[in-house]
Amino acid sequence: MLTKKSRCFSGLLFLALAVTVSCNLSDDQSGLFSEPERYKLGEFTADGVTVAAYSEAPLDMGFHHIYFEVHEDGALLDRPEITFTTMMHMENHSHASPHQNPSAERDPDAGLFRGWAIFTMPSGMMGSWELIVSVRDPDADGREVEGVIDIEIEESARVRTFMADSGQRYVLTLVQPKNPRTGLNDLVVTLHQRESMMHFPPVKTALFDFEPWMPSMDHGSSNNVDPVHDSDGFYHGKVNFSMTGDWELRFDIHREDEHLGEFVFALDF
Ligand SMILES: [Cu+2]
Repeated sequence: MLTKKSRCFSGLLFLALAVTVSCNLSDDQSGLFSEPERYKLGEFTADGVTVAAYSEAPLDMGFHHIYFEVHEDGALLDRPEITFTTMMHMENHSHASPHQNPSAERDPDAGLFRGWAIFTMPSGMMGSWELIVSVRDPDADGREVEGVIDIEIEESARVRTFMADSGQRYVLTLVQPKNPRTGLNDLVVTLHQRESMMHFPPVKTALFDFEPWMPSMDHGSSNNVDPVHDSDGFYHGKVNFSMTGDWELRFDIHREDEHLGEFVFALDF
């Protein structure tokens, strides 16, 4: 805000017309840029409608909130209907990943329309990712525009894509803790089934046995809580880190009568 205002002020000394334009822009978008953790992924304009996407950090493999804002001819749209899909284009095929469309109401904290996505692979040699976004304005005869925002996904160790003995494929994601600390931490994992390259329904009936382990000192900890299903494939529990260091989060997962497998996420802090 301050830098934008001072830029406008110095601009005033030189060119009044440019000042008017840039000050209007900064006023319009001040809600976005006063949030320091907002990271702009990109935007597109189609048919006079500009759609911008934001995240809370540069994207890497795993869970991310995705925020959207929509302008039409420079004015904010009050109630755009936003849908999107993740898409990775690889050499021989394309595939999506688990994601959820933004709700119809603005997120009260961010002032933007918030959905989420789980990225299952890194960008690079294997392929490239994009968000395909469409927006329908119910206040403008239901007019719909669609566009693409290219995104970069960094490598991370927070996602496992695996095949169970049944041949069914799954996506397991460690959502929390994102910033682990000594003591009791929220533990959140998600489980999705890869029904097809484009469809990843949540798994709501899995049972998680959970144990943290410190390999270097060969001990676990007490007061942990196995994650249980909350909603939409999100499982909530607690992990107790009795000290800092190298920890493994060990999960043993069943679904109905099937053993899906054992999975380990390493955390070092
Ligand atoms: Cu891929």
